[in-house]
Amino acid sequence: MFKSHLLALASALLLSVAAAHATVRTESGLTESKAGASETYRLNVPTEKDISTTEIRLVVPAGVTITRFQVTPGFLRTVKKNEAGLVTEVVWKGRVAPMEYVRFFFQARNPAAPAELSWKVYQTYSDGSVVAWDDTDPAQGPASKTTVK
Ligand SMILES: [Cu+2]
Repeated sequence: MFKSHLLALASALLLSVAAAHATVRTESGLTESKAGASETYRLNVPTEKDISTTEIRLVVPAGVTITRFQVTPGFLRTVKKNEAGLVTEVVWKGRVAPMEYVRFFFQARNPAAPAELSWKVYQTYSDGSVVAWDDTDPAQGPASKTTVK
């Protein structure tokens, strides 16, 4: 009975799970931006297990220059820089409990030429497990993309 309703519910649940990935979007939620522009990006990370997320690592795509971070209370941020002084990786440590998500905002300068940015994110849980959002398994752990036009 009501098999189609159940199917619809099941696919809606699957969709909501699939949508709950670690993602990078512009501040207004877009997946595209302008070459050479200054943009505010937001990294959104939901906890998808029954245990807390404890660490989030972002690998900054080549050609993107992070200039400033918004303060995120409760999180300790460290960065890795290259010889040119540009931020290549960011690590945030803190706690994102089950049913919670966190958003990190940062300002960055886009590459001067059109590009497809791939944002690799590694999410560590309190049991030490790491979920890789880096396209190693595009179905399970897609890396967020931004099209720079
Ligand atoms: Cu997800």
